[in-house]
Amino acid sequence: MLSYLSPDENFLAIPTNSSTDTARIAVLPIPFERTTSYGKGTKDGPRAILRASHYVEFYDDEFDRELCFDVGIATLEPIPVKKLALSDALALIETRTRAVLQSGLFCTALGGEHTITAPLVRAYAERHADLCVLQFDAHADLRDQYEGTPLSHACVMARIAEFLPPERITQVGIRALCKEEAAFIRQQGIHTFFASSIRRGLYGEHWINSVVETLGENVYITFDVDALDPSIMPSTGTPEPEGLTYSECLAIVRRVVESGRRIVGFDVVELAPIKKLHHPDLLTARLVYKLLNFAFSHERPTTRRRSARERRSTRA
Ligand SMILES: [Mn+2]
Repeated sequence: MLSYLSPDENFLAIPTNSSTDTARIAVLPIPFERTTSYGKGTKDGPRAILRASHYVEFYDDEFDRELCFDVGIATLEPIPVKKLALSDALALIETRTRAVLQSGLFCTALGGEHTITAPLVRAYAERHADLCVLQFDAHADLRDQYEGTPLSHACVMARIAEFLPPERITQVGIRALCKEEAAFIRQQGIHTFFASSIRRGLYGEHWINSVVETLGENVYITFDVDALDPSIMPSTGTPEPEGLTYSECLAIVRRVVESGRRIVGFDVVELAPIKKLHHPDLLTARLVYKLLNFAFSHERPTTRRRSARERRSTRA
């Protein structure tokens, strides 16, 4: 049984279609922080996103739609990871994600540090044999170990490359990595789009198409907010200059769905909220809702989902 938050606490503060009985989307808060290296505070990310989401409009002008009422969004209770040992926490994240997916919900996870993406992707990979991962990030996150642990947020994509063929990983916005990670990218055939190469025009004018063409049909998106330029996203542990704009990120995801690919799930991680600086929190909440709009853009707006009983009676 999945328990969910009430309208005064849930994503977007939606009063209706926000229970797991009717909604088709689950927002899964994961306030996990254990290995952050520089700035801290990612454990407060989910709460800040939920709070800021109360000021995001229900209506999306691009899709002329109120997705939250059309499709419904249930916000699940945060996964209680705080008191667990690192490996136990990751195991619990995987189990919970699997349960959400088994219940047929589209899942979007709110981090927390980037480490959570490995158990998330493991659960999705069980359901989609051809799963690809599109990673928005400033950092390659391909270190074998960092600060003494292979489970650091700086190693998350290396852990994923252990169970997912590396050529099914596409990274965009990368601008901070070590020599070993650069070698790993070359040797393993990971598709990496470096920020500086984008700016220098090395992928050409249509670089967004080139990013999307590396992907297969079923795409999981992991969005580390530090992919964005620090001028618009200062609230993250390791902000790096020369980042992507909000519009560029949306253009990439828009191209993913326009090309007929399917977003099967996503996470947004590494928001470390700064007190009294609320625009990055609002940006992140809005990003989550926009990604949901993209993920459901292949479906025409419909009225409320009918219950199984209603569906049976119309078919009879
Ligand atoms: Mn990262």
